[in-house]
Amino acid sequence: MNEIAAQAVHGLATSLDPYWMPFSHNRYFKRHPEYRLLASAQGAYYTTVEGERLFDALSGLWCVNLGHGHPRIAAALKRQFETIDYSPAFQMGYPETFRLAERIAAMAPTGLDRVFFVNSGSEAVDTALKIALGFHRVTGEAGRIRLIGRERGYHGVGFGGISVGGMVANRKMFPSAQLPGVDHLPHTLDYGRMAFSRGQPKWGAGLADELARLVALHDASTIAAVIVEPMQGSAGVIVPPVGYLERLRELCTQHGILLIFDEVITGFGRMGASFAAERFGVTPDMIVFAKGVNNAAVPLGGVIVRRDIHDAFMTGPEHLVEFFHGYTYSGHPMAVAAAHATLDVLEEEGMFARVRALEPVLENAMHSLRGEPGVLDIRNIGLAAAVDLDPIPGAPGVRALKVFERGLREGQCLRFTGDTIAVGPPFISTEQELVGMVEALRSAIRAAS
Ligand code: PXG
Ligand code: PLP
Repeated sequence: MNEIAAQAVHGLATSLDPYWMPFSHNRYFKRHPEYRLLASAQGAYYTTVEGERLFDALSGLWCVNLGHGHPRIAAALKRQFETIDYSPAFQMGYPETFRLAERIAAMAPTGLDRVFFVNSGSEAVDTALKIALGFHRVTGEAGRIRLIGRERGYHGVGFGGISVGGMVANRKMFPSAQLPGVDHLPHTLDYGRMAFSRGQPKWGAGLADELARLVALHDASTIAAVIVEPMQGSAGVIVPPVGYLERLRELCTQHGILLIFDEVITGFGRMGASFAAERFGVTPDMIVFAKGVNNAAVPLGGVIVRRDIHDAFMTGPEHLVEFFHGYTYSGHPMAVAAAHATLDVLEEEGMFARVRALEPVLENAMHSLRGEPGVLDIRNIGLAAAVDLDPIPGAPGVRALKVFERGLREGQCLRFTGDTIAVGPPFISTEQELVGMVEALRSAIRAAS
């Protein structure tokens, strides 16, 4: 049936059935593959198998920030494969991986200058949580076993990440497989007090005091770390209220709790700076990154760690492994080569300044959707924005799905989740492309109402 549907529409000889798609409505997709199968991509555009061009409104999944098929990255990957395709990650080294760690450390806030490489955001999150637990153990505070996440947080799909994550759909199937002792801060979205905020909401710093409440409940001596996305991306661009991250930082410092920023989406330019930590002027103890670090050309992620946290592990006989953790593909030469080329382009082409220049264009365009049918809230920061739509009674998610499908017809590859539409366009977008994207979104919202 699915095979026939795809063949009828696209002349594909391939069955869509065997591939179990991640985070997807598999049955619906396979019945409605129109405009959803991508044949090629260049710059800020995809071409579907039907030959339609789609603007890449979410930069892939918040990761292809410099656009697709970037010639500098293509050349670097070709050269890399011909030089050394793979180098063993354990007990052997490849100089370019060391050089990448040095470059990333130089971009990070002062004091964070040790870098552990992995292959995805999920792995990076689990790695950071392990470092936090291990750090307290090696410094004589093994009782600090609790991890604090946040409602609506997304920290990937590893067992650690779903434990500290705050999305019920990702958690409810696995209650027996979550880390013990985890608690959550409340999320910071409040329509009553902050709907249609531009950039950071003015209200909400006090929500960080919920951490003081958790400390009073559990005692600081049991808490290892707090992990938050400085801007909650997956939940639909939930922007930190003014003063909120500062207050979390104060409380963590006061109580000896490590503060981890999950910057998988916000890192490497999306906020118009190297990291959200820089943009918001708050320095965590660890930064989790992935996605944009190498324009998603090859999977890569990592954790940037405060030097003394790293140093605390460097004990015992020198010939022994200090931290029993790592992946076959940690610091993979191909991923590293793509990262060097990406960082070259970010620096040489002034991409952070470009994002800062485009931010008000996106902000103004997105907020012009206020008053369109069913629009409940609009949020934005950096080159990221989201619109919450009023769910159709009894059919949650259907309105956003209709907007998404109409968007495809309007030449836009939008992102929908629940009844939220999110955009995170490539840094190379032009002002006209951003305005065009929002006008197409407007038509789609009207058509879906
Ligand atoms: N942390 C954060 C903050 C993320 O946004 C992950 C961890 C997990 O990364 P991996 O590489 O394991 O997927 C993410 C990923 C969306 C969307 O539409 C967001 C993500 C992934 C896919 C879609 O918002 N975030
Ligand atoms: N499973 C088996 C049987 C393995 O041998 C390995 C790695 O050697 C893994 C899982 C972990 O794979 P990776 O290092 O790619 O995460």
